[in-house]
Amino acid sequence: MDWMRAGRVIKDGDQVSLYKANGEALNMSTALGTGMIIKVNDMSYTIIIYGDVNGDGQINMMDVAYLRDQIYGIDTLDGPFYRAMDVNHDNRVNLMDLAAIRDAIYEVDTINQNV
Ligand SMILES: [Ca+2]
Ligand SMILES: [Ca+2]
Repeated sequence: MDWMRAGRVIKDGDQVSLYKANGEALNMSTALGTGMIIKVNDMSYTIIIYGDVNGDGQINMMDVAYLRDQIYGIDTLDGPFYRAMDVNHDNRVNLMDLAAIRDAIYEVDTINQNV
């Protein structure tokens, strides 16, 4: 498993396939979400979309709920889902990230995905 930066270009002739975190194959027209695995040739990458905490490919109030549960210790996530919660990229998950997701939802600010 490796990390791939946002903006990587898929070239003609690359073999590309998409999978759920559990290994189930997905159609390539599926919206990309946190935790999905994309295979390019012989390399596998885990997708992280900052702010998409539940991995459905959208950033909305569901993600706010997951992040709130993480902050208050009600329910916790790890791996790529935890990384997706660190919306302001300071290696901590806290109320600042909650504010940043809300700002993105209300289009006050955007989330930097190119980290
Ligand atoms: Ca989501
Ligand atoms: Ca943070």
